[in-house]
Amino acid sequence: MKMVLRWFPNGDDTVTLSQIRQIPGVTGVATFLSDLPAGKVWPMEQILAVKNEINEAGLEMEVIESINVHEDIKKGLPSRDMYIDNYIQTMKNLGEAGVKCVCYNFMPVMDWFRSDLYLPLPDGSYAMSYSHAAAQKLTLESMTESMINGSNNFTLPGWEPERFGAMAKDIAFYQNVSQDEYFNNIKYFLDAIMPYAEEYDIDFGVHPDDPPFPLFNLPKVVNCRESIRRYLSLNSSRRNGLTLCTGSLGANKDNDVVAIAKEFASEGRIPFVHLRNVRHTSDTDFHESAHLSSCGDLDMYEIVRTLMDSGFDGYIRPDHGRKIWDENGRPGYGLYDRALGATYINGLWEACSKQK
Ligand code: DNO
Repeated sequence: MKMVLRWFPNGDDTVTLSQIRQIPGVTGVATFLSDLPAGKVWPMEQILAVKNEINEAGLEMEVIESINVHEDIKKGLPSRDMYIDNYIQTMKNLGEAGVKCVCYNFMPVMDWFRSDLYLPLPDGSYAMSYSHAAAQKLTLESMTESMINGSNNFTLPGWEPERFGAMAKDIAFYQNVSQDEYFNNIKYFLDAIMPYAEEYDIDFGVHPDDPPFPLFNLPKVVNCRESIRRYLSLNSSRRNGLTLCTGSLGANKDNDVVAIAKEFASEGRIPFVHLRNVRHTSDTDFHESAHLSSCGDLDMYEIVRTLMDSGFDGYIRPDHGRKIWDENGRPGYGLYDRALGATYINGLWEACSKQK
């Protein structure tokens, strides 16, 4: 197992590489070329510039989160072939730069969503939270506005401003796309890229829908055991894997995250894990919590133990942290709570490996 932390390059992070280097047990970062819109080839020089910066700080750049998939690929438009060619060229460049794992998603239109980015918790910290009733009342405009206004002037991953213009049109487009058609588009993409994932030695981990509940009547992709199985069966390459995001899947009480970890890790289909905890406040609502099992509803010990027992040998990162100690950082991606999370997870890992 290798522990990484998500880091935003190009001066767009409050957390520095030298701070990350000082978190015990963290050996690398998960990063991406944040200034390139989906669909563009990532030029080798830019990849190497970021890699060198990371390496010079004593860290590795083996994980990319994310190479975003252009909406035309998701929609299955004729222009998808050009965007898929670009995607493959980016994979080739990343493979040559030593990247081993790519986290991406196939969610239509938007990435993750929270109805509140700073919910005050009783201990004085702030966490991101989700109310399904509140989310369902939002129009696209008010949703976008709440993510922008709540973000403390940071660009949130998946909510890059260049996406906003097309969102309304895209939502309308998907109203006529069935779940089966959407999965055909996923298969087309996977069948095109997986031979290159094999050739360039890169494991792909699709990120689950976050939250796992439907909004704007958009197709859902990966939000439970069955849909993970369906996604991974679309292409049988072992490179076609899952990013096990415990908080995303665990937001639905019906998902048994430990069972999911066991089933897919034992098949070698989990290259990357996002570990975080959630506290359910109803069947659909939750707030994020500190990483400890006792702070939320997920058994983090059991998840880590199961991953280890199932032969997991990939990358783990602590996921969204709370805002604590008055830190001014990107929601979910400050230093302090994620560093506490990394240390806790490393403690669980050490204890599990010594027990074995
Ligand atoms: C949110 C993240 C997601 C994730 C993408 C991967 O905080 O977990 O933005 O990086 O879905 O493509």
